[in-house]
Amino acid sequence: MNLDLNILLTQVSQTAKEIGSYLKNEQANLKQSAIEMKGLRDYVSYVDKEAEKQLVVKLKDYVSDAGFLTEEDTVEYEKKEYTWIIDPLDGTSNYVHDLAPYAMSIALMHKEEVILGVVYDPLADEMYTAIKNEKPRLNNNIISVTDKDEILNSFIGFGIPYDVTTEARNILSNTFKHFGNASFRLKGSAAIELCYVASGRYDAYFHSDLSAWDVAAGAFILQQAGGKVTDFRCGSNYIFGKELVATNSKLHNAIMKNIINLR
Ligand code: 2AM
Ligand code: CA
Repeated sequence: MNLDLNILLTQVSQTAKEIGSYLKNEQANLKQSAIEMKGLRDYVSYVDKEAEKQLVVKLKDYVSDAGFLTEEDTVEYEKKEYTWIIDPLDGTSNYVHDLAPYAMSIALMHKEEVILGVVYDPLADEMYTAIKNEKPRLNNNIISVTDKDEILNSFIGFGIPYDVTTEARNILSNTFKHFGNASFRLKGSAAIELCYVASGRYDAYFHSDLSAWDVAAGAFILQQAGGKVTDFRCGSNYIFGKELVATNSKLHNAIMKNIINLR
């Protein structure tokens, strides 16, 4: 099957906008009684599930016989040549607390390679898009990473695992020990924060304990923008490996030297 990625990107962006409006409208009306706990500190509501169902219906139309890997499991995973990796609502904790940001994250994989990524932030109306072999865009304007090359005064985002194990606790306390001269932000949406590195808002981002749907689209958009993404061992298992370090590329080695000492 030969896909026209430009046409597909237009279709997927349009769908992200439509379902993004649904997310935005429902946030305004969300009742506390509609919020469920998936685990410690891990929220979900009917909105995540409904948005995912709507998204799957549309994406099935755009690429016939693709598989799906989704956060809310509304469709069963089957291995196929093409796979959509989607999170209908990344940043659910923000969402249920009536905060920003949150996003829809959509990636398309061909065999082992991501070829399309869309991350849409409905509150800011910011659409990050990328397809293979082309520069990524934010609302149609080309984006690229910063050229910061030292940790001193760099602007770094990170996230705290819901399950704060001893290892996670070490990562947290050692982060401040080893990156003491950087500025930190913790915004609560891995998909969006990867795009912040891609668009030059952050110099770097790292997080342990993530899933493929949190990172597949954002990591691809960042790579297309000239950034670098690895796992915590500087390897390439950052989509399924549950942890990732994402930088503007120039900072990667300096960050990795410290990441290795975080555990
Ligand atoms: P979510 O909002 O869909 O749960 C916040 O730390 C960011 O990391 C969010 O993008 C959140 O996705 C994601 N995340 C995924 N798994 C996580 C985990 N086990 N602990 C903390 N954050 C997680
Ligand atoms: Ca998520």
